[in-house]
Amino acid sequence: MLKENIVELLNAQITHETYAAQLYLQMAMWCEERGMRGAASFFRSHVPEEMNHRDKLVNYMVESGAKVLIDAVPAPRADFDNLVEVLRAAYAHEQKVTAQIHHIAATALDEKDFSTFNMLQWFIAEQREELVLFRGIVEHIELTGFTGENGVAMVQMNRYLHRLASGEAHPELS
Ligand code: OFO
Repeated sequence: MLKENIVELLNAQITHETYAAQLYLQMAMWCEERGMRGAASFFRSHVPEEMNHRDKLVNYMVESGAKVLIDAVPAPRADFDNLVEVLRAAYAHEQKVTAQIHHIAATALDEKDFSTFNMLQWFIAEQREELVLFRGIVEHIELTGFTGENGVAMVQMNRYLHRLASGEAHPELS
């Protein structure tokens, strides 16, 4: 049986992963409304990924005989000044989720819950990938001097994000 504090943390993480899906869907819609199709497709492609993260946690709890409690999901942020702000907010969000996962892993180790710790290795590796991806985008913004203004740079940023979403570009090499 999983310890109560682990169950609480896992249930909270289920909500956080659902929130991430909602946040990226909202970000996709913000981009869509402004004709930023590449950015919209990038964020849309992240929605099922986040739902997959949620489902992995649910599956683990079901297998462990733990009680899954589905909580309310807060409304995601919907107002942004420009695309740079959206992308920086997404990177900040991934940093937050990484800290959440690391906290659960540290707690599992403290509790000598090696099964949960082992399950979380997948999430630790996944968060590392997410940080590489989103940090790569922020570095791309800085390298290109993209300000979020409409124009040629906006078209190029949308192409870049579309290529990332379709796996044609690598965040560390573009
Ligand atoms: Fe984007 O990694 Fe889950 O939350």
